[in-house]
Amino acid sequence: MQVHAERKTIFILILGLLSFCLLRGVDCHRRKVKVSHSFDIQYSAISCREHTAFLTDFGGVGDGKTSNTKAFQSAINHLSQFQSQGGSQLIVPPGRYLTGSFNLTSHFTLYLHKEAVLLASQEVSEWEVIEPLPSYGRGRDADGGRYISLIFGTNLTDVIITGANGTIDGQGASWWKEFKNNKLKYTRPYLIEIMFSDQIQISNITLLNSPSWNVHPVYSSNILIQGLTILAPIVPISPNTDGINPDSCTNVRIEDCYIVSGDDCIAVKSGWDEYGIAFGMPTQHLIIRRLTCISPDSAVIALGSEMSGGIQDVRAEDILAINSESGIRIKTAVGRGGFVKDIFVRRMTMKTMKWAFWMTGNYGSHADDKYDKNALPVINGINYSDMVADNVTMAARLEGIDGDPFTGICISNVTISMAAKAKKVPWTCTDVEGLTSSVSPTACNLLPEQVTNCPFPTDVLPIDTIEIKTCSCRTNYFI
Ligand SMILES: *[C@@H]1O[C@H](CO)[C@@H](O)[C@H](O)[C@H]1NC(C)=O
Ligand SMILES: *[C@@H]1O[C@H](CO)[C@@H](O)[C@H](O)[C@H]1NC(C)=O
Ligand SMILES: *[C@@H]1O[C@H](CO)[C@@H](O)[C@H](O)[C@H]1NC(C)=O
Ligand SMILES: *[C@@H]1O[C@H](CO)[C@@H](O)[C@H](O)[C@H]1NC(C)=O
Ligand SMILES: *[C@@H]1O[C@H](CO)[C@@H](O)[C@H](O)[C@H]1NC(C)=O
Ligand SMILES: *[C@@H]1O[C@H](CO)[C@@H](O)[C@H](O)[C@H]1NC(C)=O
Ligand SMILES: CC(=O)N[C@H]1CO[C@H](CO)[C@@H](O)[C@@H]1O
Repeated sequence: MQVHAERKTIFILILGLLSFCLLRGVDCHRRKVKVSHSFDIQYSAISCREHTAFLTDFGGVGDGKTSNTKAFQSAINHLSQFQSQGGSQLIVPPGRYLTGSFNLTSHFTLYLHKEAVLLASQEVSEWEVIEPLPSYGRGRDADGGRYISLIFGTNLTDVIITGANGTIDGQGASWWKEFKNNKLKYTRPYLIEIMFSDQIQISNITLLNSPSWNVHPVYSSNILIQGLTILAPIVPISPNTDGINPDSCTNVRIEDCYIVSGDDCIAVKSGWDEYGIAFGMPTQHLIIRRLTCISPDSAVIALGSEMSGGIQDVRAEDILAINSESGIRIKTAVGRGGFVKDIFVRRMTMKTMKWAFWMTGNYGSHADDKYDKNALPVINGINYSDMVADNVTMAARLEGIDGDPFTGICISNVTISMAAKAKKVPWTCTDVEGLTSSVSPTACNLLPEQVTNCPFPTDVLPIDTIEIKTCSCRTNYFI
């Protein structure tokens, strides 16, 4: 009887265990049943797409822990087949998606739902090392190669990154630390870099904590950047977290962006010393409008310092600068070569600045010591007008190059209110030529008063006439 009872107990136990497993199995199975979700998507874009897929169709998991690198790569590989069939869009649904770098394709849109967050991987192995930029000759942080950017594209046509203000978080803290401790083997990655491409749109997303620069279009044309929120820590400063850096690009329109940066909010570039001179590709026909910038350590708009391919025809207007080191800054050096010409800035409001205007002809910072000491930059035709600045430590510090003055400087209708602790001499000027009109406090002798309105171009650039479509669809996806 004893034995029988024991057997019975064991039998019941086993039965219990079995049914428990079965029930759990049913339960697990039920959880695995994919549930359909849907939402409406509507956005403005240079092109709409025929084919739609979700990251979750390719194994994407938005739990903040699972790597989605493979999911992104295989999704975009798959979608690249539709390039000549109306293009495709990859939708990132709500969730937090950890990922390493992935490459974009042509006739393609990456769309981030408003609650979608991409989290850049912290694994160094997820960051391939690629060649330095030909116009730079080396990496900015270290000699040799550079880590590929989180979102990368090259030789593309018609590529869009947009969303209902979804987020890309670079999780840059470990990179900043390595940079500060001089531990980097290669140059830090950017968040978005698109090279050798035409027809680019980057709009309505938020970029956080980039390891270095945020948005870097390079050797590209016809670029529309709209509605970006870019935030990088400023206490303490996150190093080199420039907002948007158009570099050797033609026809660029940047508008309605809000940028808090540990470096320049926008830095216009075109290559470095002998490498940039040899590559010879300028940045030109650039519009910047309705920018709000906080840049305590650097410039609202910087031209340079890498400008060896030249910078021409920049039109910036309706800019709000808060607590920034300088408003507009030209940075160059002997050995850069190149030019900065036909620069127009108007209607800039500045609140709490060290320098409203700053030009630096001896920026130094060379790629190597092989630069040509006879390669002098040409700085000519710099027009600033209709500005008000408050709480400014120094109105302007304008330093051209001995024997290579910065010429054609025109500053009109600018009222600068000095800070309580302002420098005694509000303007200092060396090796510059030009004039001022209705500027207070009165400028330096090298920029004499002459009644004029500094010009701002009235012609319309082609990038301002591109057609923007409304793309919309109702989508279903399963997780
Ligand atoms: C970005 O969002 C704003 C405000 O919601 C909207 O007006 C604009 O059309 C959007 N731009 C793009 C390019 O999607
Ligand atoms: C992305 O493109 C770059 C440059 O062509 C290449 O080196 C890299 O391997 C590509 N990455 C992936 C994940 O395909
Ligand atoms: C991309 O375009 C550049 C410039 O035209 C060219 O030098 C390079 O070989 C191209 N790269 C690829 C991967 O096609
Ligand atoms: C986008 O998100 C950022 C960060 O949350 C926020 O500061 C910004 O106001 C948002 N922009 C829009 C247009 O909703
Ligand atoms: C001077 O600039 C201010 C501020 O931008 C503007 O409101 C005003 O109309 C300008 N004056 C002239 C004469 O253009
Ligand atoms: C003026 O600038 C100083 C820093 O230079 C700052 O501490 C102070 O709060 C500012 N004052 C105003 C009224 O913004
Ligand atoms: C003083 C002056 O007019 N400065 C420049 C304003 O912009 C025009 C057009 O580029 C230049 O030719 C001027 O030198």
